[in-house]
Amino acid sequence: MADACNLLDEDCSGVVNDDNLDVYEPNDDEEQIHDLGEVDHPLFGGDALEVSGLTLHNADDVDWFRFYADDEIFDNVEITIQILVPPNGTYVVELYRVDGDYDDPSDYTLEDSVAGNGFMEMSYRGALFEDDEDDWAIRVAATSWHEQACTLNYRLDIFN
Ligand SMILES: [Ca+2]
Ligand SMILES: [Ca+2]
Ligand SMILES: [Ca+2]
Ligand SMILES: [Ca+2]
Repeated sequence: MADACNLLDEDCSGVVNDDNLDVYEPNDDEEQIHDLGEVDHPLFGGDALEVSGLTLHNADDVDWFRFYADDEIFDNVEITIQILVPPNGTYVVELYRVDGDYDDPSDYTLEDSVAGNGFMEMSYRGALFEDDEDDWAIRVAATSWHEQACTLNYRLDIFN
């Protein structure tokens, strides 16, 4: 039996809706964090990041991403993250600065967050005379999950 997008694990695999895992799964496990690499302005040899084909395939799916913003005195971080999620359900997206170790939750500082659906945007402007605002993490979860969320992908566009 196929595991349809709903609240049930119809094929009894132990994972609800695992036919709809996104390209960065498995990351229901909050320990897993997908590394997106570097995001930086083209003038400084970098590029924006476009991440698509993502899903929250069940109510417990939590997606974590990390990226490197290459903060310099002559190139301060100025991060904008555009999020396009399905038009139903309620999503929460959080931007964390990580100062130290990605494996240590006490090194994470919440800098911005949004909640809702459809198009949302977060931003963070770094301190001019600090050059260690390099490491970042994004958490995406649903506080009110909608059954269409398996098939309606979400995307992130990250600029610095
Ligand atoms: Ca199901
Ligand atoms: Ca299943
Ligand atoms: Ca996911
Ligand atoms: Ca800075």
